[in-house]
Parts: sequence; C-alpha cells; structure tokens
Amino acid sequence: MDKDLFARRVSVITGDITRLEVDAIVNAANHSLMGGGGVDGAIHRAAGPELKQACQRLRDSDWPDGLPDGEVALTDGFKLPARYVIHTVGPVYAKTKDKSHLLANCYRNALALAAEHDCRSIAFPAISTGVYGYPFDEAARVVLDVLAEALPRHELDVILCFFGEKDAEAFKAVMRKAEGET
Ligand code: AR6
Repeated sequence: MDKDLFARRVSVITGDITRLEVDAIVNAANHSLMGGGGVDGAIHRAAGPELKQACQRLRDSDWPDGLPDGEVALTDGFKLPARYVIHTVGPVYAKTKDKSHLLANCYRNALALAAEHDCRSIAFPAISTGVYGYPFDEAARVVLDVLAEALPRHELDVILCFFGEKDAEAFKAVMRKAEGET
C-alpha cells in the first residue's frame, strides 16, 4: 500500500452520501435496481422519481434479469448534487461463496466506469456492510486491497463516506493496521 498515494487521493469522511458534490456516488443497490432501504432508499429519495425511471430503462435494455453481484450500471444523478449514480450490488455475506471477490468487483468496476465517464471524484458507501451483513473490518480490507491496485490506474479522488463516526474510525483503524504491514 502506497501511503502517499492514499493520503493524496483517498478521503475517509462521515456523512450522508446524497449530499456530496462529486462526479459520481455509488449506490449499494439490489438486483432489481428499483430501490430499497438503507443508502439505496436515501439515494432514490434524494434523486427523485426520475432515478427509478432511469433504472427501469437500464433493466429493460441491459439487465432484464437484474444486475448481478459485483456488476455496475450508471445513471444520471437527477436531483442529487452528484452528476452520476453508479449502482452496484454487493454480496449477501451469509449466502455468497465468493464474497470477497464479488465485493472487490463492486469497487473495481465502479472505479473503472467512473473513469470511463471522465469523472474526477467518486464517493462510496460501505457496500454490503448494512443489511447484507458483511463484517465491517473484513469489508474494509477488501476495499483497501482494491484501492491499492486501482488508484495508480485511474486519475480519481476517492471519498469513502461512512454513515457514522464509529464506522469511519473503524475503517481508519483497519487502514493503520494495513499500513503497518507493508
Ligand atoms: N449515506 C452514506 N451511507 C449510508 C447512508 C447514507 N445516506 N444510509 C445508510 N448508509 P445498506 P447493503 C450506510 O444496508 O448492506 C438496501 O435495501 C449504512 O450505515 O444500505 O449493501 C438495498 O436495496 C451501511 O454502513 O447496504 C439492498 O437490498 C452502508 O450504508 C440492501 O439494502 C450499507 O448499508 C443492500 O445492503
């Protein structure tokens, strides 16, 4: 892990992701793309009904069977301050075999799609760590590994947006531990 690169390009913040003025925010969605609870519900509420209509169009055109785990799909942000929403589906921890690979794909594919759309900044929630039950520290290690691999490839500022101070502090603790190991 390149500490300087992380320090320059990654911010760990606490807050509501729907308020962030960034090029893209990532949504921890479900296969249907039709909205739900948690951060997904908050994003749909803040973006307004046009977001669901755009998701329905994506379902019709590209994902008739739903968005699979680890895949990504992009819509406009509509009423959000963010230009785009990148929807992804994290793995359900208790039900998924290859979960770390699929969680890594969520982050990896979202970063690549944001870069393809000329984004300079992207904000992530803690995908899968809510209703989908991924243990927080285990997920944090996956995120750090993906960022270490992807940051040198993409000119993107990455904001990791946690909903509570406790989660932000827990992430920083995992990050300090990982730094100590390299
Ligand atoms: N801003 C930032 N983070 C948030 C916000 C917010 N406004 N609201 C919640 N979080 P979850 P999952 C945090 O359950 O585990 C939905 O129903 C939350 O504290 O939203 O991937 C979908 O439709 C937690 O740390 O996502 C799916 O069915 C993190 O976001 C399912 O939940 C993720 O929690 C996806 O479950």
